[in-house]
Amino acid sequence: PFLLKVLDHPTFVAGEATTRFIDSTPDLFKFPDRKNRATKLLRYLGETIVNGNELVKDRPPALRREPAPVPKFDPKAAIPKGSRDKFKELGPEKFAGWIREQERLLITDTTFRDAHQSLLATRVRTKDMLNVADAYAHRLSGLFSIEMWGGATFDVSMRYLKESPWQRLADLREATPNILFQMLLRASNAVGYTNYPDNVVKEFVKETADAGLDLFRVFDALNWTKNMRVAMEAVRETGALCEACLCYTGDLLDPKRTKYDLKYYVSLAKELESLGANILAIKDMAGLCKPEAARKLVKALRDETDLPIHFHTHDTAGIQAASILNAADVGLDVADAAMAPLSGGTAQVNLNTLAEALRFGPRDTELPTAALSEAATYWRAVREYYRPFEADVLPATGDLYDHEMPGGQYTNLFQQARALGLADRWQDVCRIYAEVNRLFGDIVKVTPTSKAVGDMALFLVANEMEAEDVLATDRELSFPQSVVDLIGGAMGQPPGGFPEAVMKKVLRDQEPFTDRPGASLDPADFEKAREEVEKLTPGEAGDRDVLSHLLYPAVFKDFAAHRGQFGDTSGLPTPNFFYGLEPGEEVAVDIEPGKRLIVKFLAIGSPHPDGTRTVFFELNGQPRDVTVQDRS
Ligand code: 3PY
Ligand code: ZN
Repeated sequence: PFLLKVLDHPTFVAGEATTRFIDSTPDLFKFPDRKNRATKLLRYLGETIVNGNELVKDRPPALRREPAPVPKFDPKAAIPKGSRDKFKELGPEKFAGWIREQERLLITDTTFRDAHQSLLATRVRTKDMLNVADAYAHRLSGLFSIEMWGGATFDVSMRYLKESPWQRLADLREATPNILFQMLLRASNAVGYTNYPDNVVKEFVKETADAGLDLFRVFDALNWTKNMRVAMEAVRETGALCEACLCYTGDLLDPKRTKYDLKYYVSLAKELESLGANILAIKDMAGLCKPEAARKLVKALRDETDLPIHFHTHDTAGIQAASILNAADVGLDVADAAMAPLSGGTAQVNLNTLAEALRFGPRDTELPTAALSEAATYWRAVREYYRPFEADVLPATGDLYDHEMPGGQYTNLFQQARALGLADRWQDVCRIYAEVNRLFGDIVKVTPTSKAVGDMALFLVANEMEAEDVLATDRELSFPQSVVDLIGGAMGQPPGGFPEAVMKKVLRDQEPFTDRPGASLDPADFEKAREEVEKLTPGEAGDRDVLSHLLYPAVFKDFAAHRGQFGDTSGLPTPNFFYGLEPGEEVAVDIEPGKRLIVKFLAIGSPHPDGTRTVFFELNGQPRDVTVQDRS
């Protein structure tokens, strides 16, 4: 195989091999080679055919097996210049000026991240993004950005989809070189649920920018700017765009609610500007920013700062297109929306119809209708693969403005409630969620603070308690760990701090953090982490895996084990990844650029006495089989 590897190597094939070729080409010695990878892939398919994929077990079946129709384009045509080319030409400050000069309302497409995080439990695979990524480059070069990374995707891609988030970023970058890529960064929580040491946050940002990310949307779950500083500085150091969030909560229009008023948001905006933000985001994660509030807020920010304003909202209430239109009226620069089939409900507003609503008016997005429609057709088909992960439809009522649950949490918490047998008490869960928020001092609720409030609400409902009972009872309660973390300051400090009585009850003798948790966490030891990763993936411990391990040690370990056993399964079409193959079905899998495997599934043999079964395939026309333990 070594000689074959040499003869196959692109440098050799290209006739450029010198006598130093073998010395200077260490990847010649990189095994497992292609044959091994094919075996692993067959092992994965055999395993899935015989035992099924745990991910989709006992869930409603997918509605589709055939490929989704990709928007047409001429692959030989030059890729049109887009926002990323402009950014590269101008750099962050001048690019911010360029945004301000645009008459059109600029649009971010959230389909690749927040929309499926909100509607499909974050389960959309890289393959389904990659299949449409070059069509976006050719046909939708007028988009401001594509939000395609961060938030929950980092965790979910490894934990459930068994694919590398870094590979997703790198591969999409290659396919879409002209449109800005944007991510959601949870400041000191990076892409996790807890504060990480500063050096992890910094290295993570650096590596992410290196991998091709352009715009970091940074938020703190309590709007605590002190906790945003490290991440924002790290972003600025890379030369990427730093977009800092005002997380929107409460109700600007309610004269009785004064904690989060215009003054609060304007002063937060100014602080973020002084910390180096290039763009301001209004992050309305629960879709609470009513049309009139959006007008007031954007107008006030427009009057008080020169930074571009980017509006992110969730359409849980069904009314948020009006908020975007009002905001556009008073100088909003960029709005988030999602392709029609993945829009609405707890996801973003419908991008296709938003663009049409604005057409021929002063804020016409200038995005081409046909290309948008074809992209929507693609995503409609893709959604059918993910039926197993469809969330319940939970139409919002007026109580949305009381509980203020973020879009990503709304359906998720309902599922948790159902798992605890509390589905019929959902209204109570919502009401108590609101009470818990008040008990905790009326805080911003978004990952991870929203999880703590949700855990507490479920805890109370399951124990037949009201929020007011928490302080009234003499009983010692064993609070969920997330609640202890929140009230103990491990997620940072809310404006005005947490109420004393609650701290006393929840923390008992535990000392709370009073400063940034990151300031007292020991820096991570990257060398030690590398050694650990080296043990998990011998010969392959790259910087990106080291970061994945530092952020999610247990998840990374399982993911590495999957990769060791089955290789990279991200190239499989989604139906085959979830369900394997049907007898006679054939699938083409690109295991690396230009290296395609054609796998045909023939049959499963009957069980051997030891409980194993032989699964018969054809691999590139040659018979192959694998033996799989039947666990049924
Ligand atoms: C996330 O942190 O993943 C969010 O989408 C918060 O809104
Ligand atoms: Zn969101």
